[in-house]
Amino acid sequence: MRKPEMCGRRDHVSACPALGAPDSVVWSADSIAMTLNKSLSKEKVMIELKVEGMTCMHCVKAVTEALAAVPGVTDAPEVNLEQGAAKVEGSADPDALVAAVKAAGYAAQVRG
Ligand SMILES: [Cu+2]
Repeated sequence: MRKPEMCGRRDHVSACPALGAPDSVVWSADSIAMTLNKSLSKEKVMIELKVEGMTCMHCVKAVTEALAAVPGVTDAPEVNLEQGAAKVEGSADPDALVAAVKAAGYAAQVRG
């Protein structure tokens, strides 16, 4: 069996359908997308929060730091002042994220 080319996405190497697939198998775009989505959702979960009360960049910084300090948050949180929104990646407990934002002095709720 010929060794397949790597897909080029290092974070997907272990889950890449091109690796270890028999030469005779032709992967459809759908099956690849499904496999990638599955592996992504397993590793990382995106949690979106609605944050109320932010009025300036200091608020954004305070909320960002509060979210980053929650256990399970893997990447730097994205906090949007204009939209009153925050995005967090990782395996953090949504309730803990809301509690952290509230502790920083802002109203927060998980976006469904
Ligand atoms: Cu502020």
